[in-house]
Amino acid sequence: MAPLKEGGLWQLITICATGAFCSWALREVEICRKLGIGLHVPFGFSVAILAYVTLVIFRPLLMGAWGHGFPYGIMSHLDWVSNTGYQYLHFHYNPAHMLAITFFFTTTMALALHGSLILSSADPKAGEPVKTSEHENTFFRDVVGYSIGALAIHRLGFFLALSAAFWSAVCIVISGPFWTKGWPEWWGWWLNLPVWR
Ligand code: UQ2
Repeated sequence: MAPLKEGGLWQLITICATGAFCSWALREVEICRKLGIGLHVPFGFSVAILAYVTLVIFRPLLMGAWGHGFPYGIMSHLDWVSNTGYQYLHFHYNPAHMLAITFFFTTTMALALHGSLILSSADPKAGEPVKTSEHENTFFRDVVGYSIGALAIHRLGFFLALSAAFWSAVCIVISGPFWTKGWPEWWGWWLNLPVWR
């Protein structure tokens, strides 16, 4: 099968997808306005769009060829991630990649803490009464000496999830356009400090 990028189908998919995603974000703005709620949902979605557009438009533009765009195939996108990682010798040494991974992991931990806390109080075993938010606060004050609160846990989760997507976009857009060597070598930056250089 001929590669998608040769026939221009990849570019067509990219334009249609980007147009559809942005239109959907604007539709979410309309719905938020109608409901009189904040624009958190379209804002969050726009960070996902940013990560996608970084892979398929910003980075290939900065690299100078559409061939650098992220492929849409099942196996080909896996190959791209693997090859692009090895091109920089060891992608886990990319500081922005480290941040992104840490935010992804922290997001899953926060959602595990939150989901399990909600289920334990709102869905008790048969015959037990449903518990209140005071029980939720008391649980975490007993185990870790701190409760962030029912509103703030959602703000924290939102921040963690968006940070994961944001730093993912940063870690790939700096690889190539702004750093062409291996990422392990980046950690020698302190050797170039003026004090001992
Ligand atoms: C909490 C709280 C919730 C929660 C959770 C906590 C009543 C129903 C999970 C506990 C959260 C803490 C201690 C912060 C964890 C910090 C990080 C960085 C993961 O207190 O309020 O609401 O769901």
